Amino acid sequence: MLMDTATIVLRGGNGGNGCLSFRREKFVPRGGPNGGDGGNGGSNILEACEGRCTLLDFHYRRHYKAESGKHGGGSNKKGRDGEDVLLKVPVGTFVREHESGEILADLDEPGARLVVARGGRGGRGNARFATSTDQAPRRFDEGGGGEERTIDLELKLLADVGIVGAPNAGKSTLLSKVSAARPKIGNFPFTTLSPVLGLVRYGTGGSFVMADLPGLIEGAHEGASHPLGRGGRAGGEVRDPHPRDHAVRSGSLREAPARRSEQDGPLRRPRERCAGSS
Ligand SMILES: Nc1nc2c(ncn2[C@@H]2O[C@H](COP(=O)(O)OP(=O)(O)OP(=O)(O)O)[C@@H](O)[C@H]2O)c(=O)[nH]1
Ligand SMILES: [Mg+2]
Repeated sequence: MLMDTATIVLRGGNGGNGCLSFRREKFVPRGGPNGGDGGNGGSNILEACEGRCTLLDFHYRRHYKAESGKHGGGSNKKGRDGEDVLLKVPVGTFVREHESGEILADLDEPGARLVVARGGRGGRGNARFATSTDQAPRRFDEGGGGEERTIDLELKLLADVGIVGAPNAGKSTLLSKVSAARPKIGNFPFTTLSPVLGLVRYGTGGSFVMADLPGLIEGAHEGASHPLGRGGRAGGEVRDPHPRDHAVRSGSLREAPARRSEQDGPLRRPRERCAGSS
């Protein structure tokens, strides 16, 4: 499955209402207004985090809502602010407004943050409206509504390792052998038309993401195209290479040996060093 984009809906928490209250105490006549303010609603914050490498989580859960602020109370008690929602995204995630396509941020550094859907402001309690001419105001504010935004996340860096090679060279077969991914395999060129990701596990608990990329054609980097619609953007998936990246060259069609048939038995598992990412 390709995990490079995700669309999510974020809602900020509502602000809490201000309180309408008067101090009522024995021996304190006309105690005055003491309604506290409502708490602010929580916001949604995206944070780039090195520990993440896919947008998989956002395919399973698309709606997020931050906590609303609590209402203000008597005795000038302010309502508690709502908790923010912190969404950890992989470093290199591009954030766009869904409707307009406007770019909101490029979270390309670990720890980079973006506040997307802000929470509503807490309303003011009646104590705030007291003036010399109106010492017993009955006015208070209601909390503001939280923002709602639909955003697109795009992950520029798909994988730690990209399998780059000529069409029909066996790239998808390699990915299917070293990971649980099941890319389409066929004995003809351009079986794979868009990247497929797989999680490769090694050693005790180690893992990295490997991408099976569409076959390259001669001149693809200059915009050459293929009748099947590939080309032009061929190789466009490989960008912003990280120093740790590997490119496993699968050979060319001319050099490739006779195709293996299903009766030939399973392919040998690639050696460990082929899968290493250090
Ligand atoms: N002889 C031989 N055949 C192989 C090997 N690996 C894959 N094949 C066969 O080569 C054919 C193409 O394999 P794919 O994995 O679909 O190749 P690909 O590079 O992903 O091809 P495209 O996605 O079309 O670019 C299939 O029929 C595979 O069974 C290999 O190591 N040896
Ligand atoms: Mg393929």
